[in-house]
Amino acid sequence: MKLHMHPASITSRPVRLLIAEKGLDVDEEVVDLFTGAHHQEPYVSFNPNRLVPVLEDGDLKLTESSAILKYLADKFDMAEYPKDLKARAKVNEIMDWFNSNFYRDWGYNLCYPQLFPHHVRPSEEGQRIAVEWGRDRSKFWMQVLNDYWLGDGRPWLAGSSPTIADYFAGSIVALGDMVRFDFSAYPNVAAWLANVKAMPHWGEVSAALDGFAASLSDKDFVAA
Ligand SMILES: N[C@@H](CCC(=O)N[C@@H](CS)C(=O)NCC(=O)O)C(=O)O
Repeated sequence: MKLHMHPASITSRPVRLLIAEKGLDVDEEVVDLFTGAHHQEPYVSFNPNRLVPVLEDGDLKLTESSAILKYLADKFDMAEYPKDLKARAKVNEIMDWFNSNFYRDWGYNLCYPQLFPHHVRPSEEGQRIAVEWGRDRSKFWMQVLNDYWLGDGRPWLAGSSPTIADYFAGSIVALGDMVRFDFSAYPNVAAWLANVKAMPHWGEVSAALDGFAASLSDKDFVAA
């Protein structure tokens, strides 16, 4: 198996973390997002989305970090993706919630336009509106995460043990570190995120992202 990824990619991180935590035998191939390798052949033909990650397993080529996590968890029979129909439905629900509702406003409106030049909107006003929209909507979703999904003080999103939803969501929520988001107003989120970050391999798979965050220490950000 081979994972096409970039070490500073938010959506590569949960897959790399699961592989590392479980000690899976998966080769890694870096797609250099900083030199634009994903916009050049042979990658463009390989993944016309021009995004990472992509998992290759024999004749299977799989995009979408959420789908890759589910595939690996099933292939290696992991408790992190429960077999029980209702327990699995809750994990799927949480992952879909993050991938759509939360990530749209948090990633593509609040954080990415402040971090990556190709996400900056074409006018100052457009940029301001996008970031303010992202800020306001992210506050809403963060409160729902704090009060509803994690409202009973549970350590993990689906209950008492970690699931692939925690891997997936942990990486997305930790994107807030890049814009120095203050999690203190959301104590249940902060406590849960600390649990995710306490996974033994978190630091190692986050090294490139932490380095990128450190390089931005002089930059001002709008955070929620
Ligand atoms: N929905 C996709 C999103 C993948 C994605 O956005 N990947 C980013 C890295 S975090 C990427 O490849 N970006 C390249 C670019 O924006 O040019 C997934 O979850 O795998």
